[in-house]
Amino acid sequence: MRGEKLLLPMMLLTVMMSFLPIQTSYAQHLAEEACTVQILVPGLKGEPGEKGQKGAPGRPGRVGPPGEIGHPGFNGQKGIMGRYGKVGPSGMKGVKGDMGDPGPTGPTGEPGVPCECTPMRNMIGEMDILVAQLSSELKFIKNALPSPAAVAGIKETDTKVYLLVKEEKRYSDAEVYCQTRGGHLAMPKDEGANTAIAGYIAEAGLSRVYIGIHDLDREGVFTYVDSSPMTTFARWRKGEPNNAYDDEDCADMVASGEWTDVACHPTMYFVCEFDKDSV
Ligand SMILES: [Ca+2]
Ligand SMILES: [Ca+2]
Repeated sequence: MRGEKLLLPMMLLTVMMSFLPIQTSYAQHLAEEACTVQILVPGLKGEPGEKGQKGAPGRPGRVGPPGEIGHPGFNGQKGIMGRYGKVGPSGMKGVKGDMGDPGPTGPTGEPGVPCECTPMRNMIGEMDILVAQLSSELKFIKNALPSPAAVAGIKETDTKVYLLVKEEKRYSDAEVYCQTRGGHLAMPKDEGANTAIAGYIAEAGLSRVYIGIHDLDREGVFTYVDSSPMTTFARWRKGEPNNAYDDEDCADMVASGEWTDVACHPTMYFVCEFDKDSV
């Protein structure tokens, strides 16, 4: 046993001398000392040393595996309104709306310029003619009706105006009366005119009136009071004209429309006639 204890330090010394030739003297010293100090044995375990200083931080560890999905959190409070964004592009044209209410009447416009309105002028010309005719007729009526109670009214056909005058006059005075107003005693020259005058007499409730027929110029040859001849039309009552008492040179019309020759000096009502064209 002792040899083994000696062998180990010898071997250690030999190794140290082979690696540290520069320390040969020191190794030689040790060898000499080993030879002199007898035996080297491990000492007793020393007391624990003082706690060393804290070492430097170690390197970061490796990234661990992903964690599990957490539970949903609560909704946060509503934030304040953000800024307005940029104006977007124009939209498509909309559908046409309903018609609005009429607006208020506008101000009076400027006077217009004279126009070349021939049709309008023609119309105005025609209206002027109508106004002139109406004025003439009004003048006629005022002249012909000096006393409204004296006439039974006015009757007219397409071409004539008849005026029944309820003033008893002799034949010649009656004709003057009619001429003063632009006419003559009535001169029925066709059935239509005769019927109109007869109806007029009947409506007035009269029995007979002077009309414009006579043979004062030549006995037995009756003419109209305007000297126009009687040609195709006549409505003498049967037995007339008879020139009774050789004194009947004028004519009257009874309500039936028939004519008789009568004396010219008695006074009676009469009928005037006027051409519409001259009224
Ligand atoms: Ca006669
Ligand atoms: Ca007679």
